[in-house]
Order: sequence, then C-alpha cells, then structure tokens
Amino acid sequence: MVKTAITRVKARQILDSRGEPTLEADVYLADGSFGRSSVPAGASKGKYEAVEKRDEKDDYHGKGVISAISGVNYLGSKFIGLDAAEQEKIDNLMIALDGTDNKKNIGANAILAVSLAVAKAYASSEKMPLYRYFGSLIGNSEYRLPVPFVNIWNGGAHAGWATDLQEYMIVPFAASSFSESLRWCSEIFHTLKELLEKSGYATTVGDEGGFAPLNVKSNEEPLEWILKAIEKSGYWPEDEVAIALDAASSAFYRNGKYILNFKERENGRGIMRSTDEMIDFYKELKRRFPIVSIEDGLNEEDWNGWVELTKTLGSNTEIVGDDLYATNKGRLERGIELRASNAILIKPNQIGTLTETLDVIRTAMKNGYAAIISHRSGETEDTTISHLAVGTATGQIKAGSVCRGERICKYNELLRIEEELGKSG
Ligand code: 2PG
Ligand code: MG
Repeated sequence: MVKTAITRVKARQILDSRGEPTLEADVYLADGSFGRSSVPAGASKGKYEAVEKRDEKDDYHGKGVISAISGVNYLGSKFIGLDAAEQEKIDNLMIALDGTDNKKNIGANAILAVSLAVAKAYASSEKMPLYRYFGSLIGNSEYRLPVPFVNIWNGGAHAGWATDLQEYMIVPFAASSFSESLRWCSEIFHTLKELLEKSGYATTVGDEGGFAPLNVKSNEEPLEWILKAIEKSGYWPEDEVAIALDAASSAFYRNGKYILNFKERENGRGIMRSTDEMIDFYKELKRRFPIVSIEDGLNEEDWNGWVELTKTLGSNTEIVGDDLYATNKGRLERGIELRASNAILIKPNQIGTLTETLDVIRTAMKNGYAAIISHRSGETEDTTISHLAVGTATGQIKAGSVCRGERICKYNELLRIEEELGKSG
C-alpha cells in the first residue's frame, strides 16, 4: 500500500457560525497523515447550486446533516486503499457514485467535505502547505496574497433586511501588502463603529460581522457612512480604498421586477424596478461613490440584463456573477459567450468538489475573467479558502468583516501564509 493510500474516512455533525448543523469530514492515510474539512452554508443561495443534503426531520428544525454523514460513510467504504494523490480520480468517482447533475443523492456537502479532506491529508503527508498543493493542481507556482473584500455593512438575508443590498465591502487595493490591507480595514471598521455609536445607531453585527443598524433609511446611506469612515481613518476613497457591493438581487426579485425597500413592501409599497432601472440605479451609485465591483446586481436568470449591465459599467467595474454562475462551468461558459459579466465568485460548496472548483477558476482566468474566492454566510473555522486564493493566485478573496472568529480565521491564515512567502507573495 502506498503511504498516501486512504485508510479511513469519518464524518461528524458540527455547528456553523449561525449555530446550524453542518458537516466535518476526516480522512486518514496509510502513513498516519490526516486531513479535516468542514463545509459552510449559504443563506442567500442560488437556484443553480449543487444540493446541500439536510435531514428534514424534527431535530435542528430539519437542518441536521445525519443523512449527509451516511453519504460520507458510503463514500468511505468505496475509498479504502485509493491513493489520495489522485484528487481528480477521487472527485470523479464521487460524482459518478452520486450519479446526478446536482449531487442530490449523496449531497454536495458530503462530497465537498471528503474532497477537501482528501486534499488536506495528501498535502499533509507530503509536508506541503495546502496553497502549494492547490497551486500544483491548477498548474501555478506563483503564489499571490489576495486583496480582501471586507464586508463591513450587512443587509438582506444576512441582517434582517436592514437594507435591500446584502453586502457593502471595502477594498483596500492600494495597500502594499496583505497585512497592511488588513490593518486599513480594521481601522476603517473601528472608525465606522465610532461614527455609528455617536449617531445613535446600533453597532451590533450581522451574519458576516458587518454593522447592520435596522433604522437605516436607504440603500445609499451605508455608502455615505463608509465613505466618511474611510476618509476619517486617513485613506483616500478613490485612490486607496474602494467599495464593492453584493446586491444579492435574486433575493428581492419577483415576477420580472426588483422590489426594493422590503421594510415598506410589508405595507404594500415596495419600489418596483425594472432591469433598466436597476442598471440606472447602479450607474448613479457609481457616480456618487467609488464603487469598483458589483456582485449579483441582477437576478440569476436575467441574462440579457447582465449583458446590458456589463456593457454599461463593465469597462471600469468588476461585474461579478455569484448566483448567476453558482461556480458551475456550464453556466460560466454561457456567461463568457454572452459577455454577461467580467468576473465570477468562487464558492467550492456551490459545485461540490475541489476538481470542479479548480476547473471553473481555470476557465475564468483563461478567458480574462476575474475570480474572487469566497466564503459563505454560515461559516466554520476552516481556512481552506485562504489557501485556495493564494494557490490559484486569483488575487481577490471575500471572507466577511474584520470581526467574528469564523471570518477572522481566514484573514489570520493569510497573515501566516504572507509571513511564510515573504516578499514573493
Ligand atoms: C454571497 C454569500 C457570501 P451566502 O451571497 O456572496 O457572502 O452569501 O453564503 O448567504 O450565499
Ligand atoms: Mg453573493
């Protein structure tokens, strides 16, 4: 038996950052090496994501993952003796054993946990940092620390619909290193906290650690506060720290219209916007604020709208497809053909295996698309995405606010990688 042969696969149910069950898998190899991976969960999930298997029994309000654990045990029974070095073969075997397009039989959560635990066990056996292993799998050896997209204001499904737009992020693009970029973001976050406190706004945080005062009056108001916080912290909004948005607009799209201002909608008075009006809305936001990136500005089915949005703003704005692509190669290829965006958000659990995730990143980069490696709103202390960002050198990561342990652990891991890589990173 080779030293990297799989000897045991085990899974357990743990809790994520929202206190909901999720899955963790352990993979052991013949030489005693071991890899562990846990799976995050979305709240504003795209329609085209691979299926996350949940029990739908009384326990945990139907959210338990015991059935997904059975899936891992089943996979484990087929894996004993397979060489963990053969990531692609193992991932393809899992896809075949599941036998569906969207992994609904075994569950993408079960499959991803095993896929990543296999990779981590192998890297550990080879005494190779995980980012290097990811680099070797995608054919890259120039590791790069990413620019963080730090979500300091939460709305939408992540914060009781305080705003319609889901995420307001700061992008410290002019910092000379990752650690410097993190310092800038932390300073701006705390300045923002002070400003909000003084104005009487609550400084409690949403699912991803950004502020989320419920009495905010419009979708534009957070941008005004963030701009003030950037300036008051001593940074230039246009030249040093920019702003990125994730509208997550599929969550407020109904019957061909975008319905803004959910608070009013409950009184039957939401503002209905057409696709063209939404594009004008972003154009106007861009005129007033230093916005460099807009994610899911339009609904996941609104392909024509995306093409128009990219035509209108794409020359100087990253137009990012998250729900639109769901880290799915077929959907990405359609987007590339239509020129429906110029960037893609990468979430491994949207597709379910490491091999497919790397394939989507490769396809994006080959076609001149930016690829932003991303967390989910329900996270664990797993830091795999930090390694994925460095190893694939996509240059961008979105891992939430500079607050809350499950977000910070990703940034702290990047600090460690930065230290290891020194100037070359
Ligand atoms: C998003 C993500 C992460 P969720 O929409 O980009 O920020 O949210 O995990 O809830 O889908
Ligand atoms: Mg999104």
